[in-house]
Amino acid sequence: MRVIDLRSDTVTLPTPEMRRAMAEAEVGDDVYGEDPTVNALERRAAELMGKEAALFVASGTMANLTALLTHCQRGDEAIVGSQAHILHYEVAGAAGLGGIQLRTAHNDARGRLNPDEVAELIRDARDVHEPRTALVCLENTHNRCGGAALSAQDTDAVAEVAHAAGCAVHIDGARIFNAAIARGTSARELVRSADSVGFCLSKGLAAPVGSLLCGNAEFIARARKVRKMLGGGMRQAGVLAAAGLVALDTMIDRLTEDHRTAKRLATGLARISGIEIDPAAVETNIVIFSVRGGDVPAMLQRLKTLGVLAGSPGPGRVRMVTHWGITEADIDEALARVEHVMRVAVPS
Ligand code: TLP
Repeated sequence: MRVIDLRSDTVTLPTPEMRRAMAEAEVGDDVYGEDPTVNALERRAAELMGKEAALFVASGTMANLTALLTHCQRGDEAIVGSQAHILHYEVAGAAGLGGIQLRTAHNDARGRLNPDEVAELIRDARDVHEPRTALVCLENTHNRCGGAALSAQDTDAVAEVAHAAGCAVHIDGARIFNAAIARGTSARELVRSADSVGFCLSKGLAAPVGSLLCGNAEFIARARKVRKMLGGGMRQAGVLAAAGLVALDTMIDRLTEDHRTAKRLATGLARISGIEIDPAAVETNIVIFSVRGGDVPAMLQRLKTLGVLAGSPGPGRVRMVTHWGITEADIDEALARVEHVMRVAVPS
């Protein structure tokens, strides 16, 4: 039985071309700034994001944490969306390691923040009681909001109020290229009003490890020290960066296939009794649906025994993510298996 793994696009394996590039990578000690492949990847990332500089880090979590620690001092506040990955899935690193207080603004169903609400949440630092609001964070695409893609204008509107109040803006762009494709624009446009952006190589782009944090040269120089403090100063990291360069060269345009398979999956799920999903809302490679009156943990367990792996972002909800290696035939097979499980779990 073929196992169809829809838990995440993080399960993607490196391509043969990536493995070759890794084996042949020219490397040096990156802590001395002497790894030519890391330097090339950082230059490439900065150029793609339209920023002055970039920093290669181990993960999306590390990109966000490094950004938070670089933008904020201990005791500062950072505004994040109520559904933000930073809030839900990053082990409270901002608090645990940075002494940073996170304050939430409401994420609407499309992952947006309301600029008026953000403006109201920004503190008055002159008041002796209030913390300084140092940062506002956005997420694009938005994981817990079903992979929704923010437009450049959505981001600009939030950045305008943040900047007017002296706050920096960071984008968790783990899947920023998915957003660019969905919005029919470039990643650079989507992040034009942000002070920093992190994006991942190891999700739909299929590289084995790594993320890039991008921003102006002064910010990245400070972030480089923070990365070192976190123990993220890697040495011959060009072995990893080489795969990242191949990912940027060969895997971005391919993401459209994942959006197509996600749409096919959502359309099929919508036809299955007991499942609630609006296929029109699926813009990228993340598909989140509700199971009416169903026991989701039991359903996921049954699905697993039938060779379909999925996750749950909360009670009553299931997440499936399409990625490189998942074909239309896999989607049709997964749908047949889901339908079978639903017939047993939620008899009509
Ligand atoms: N997300 C993972 C899990 O942590 C949930 C996934 O499977 O989707 N920002 C966003 C928007 C993310 O979705 C993720 C990973 C990260 C940051 C963190 O990246 P990593 O896993 O590289 O630390």
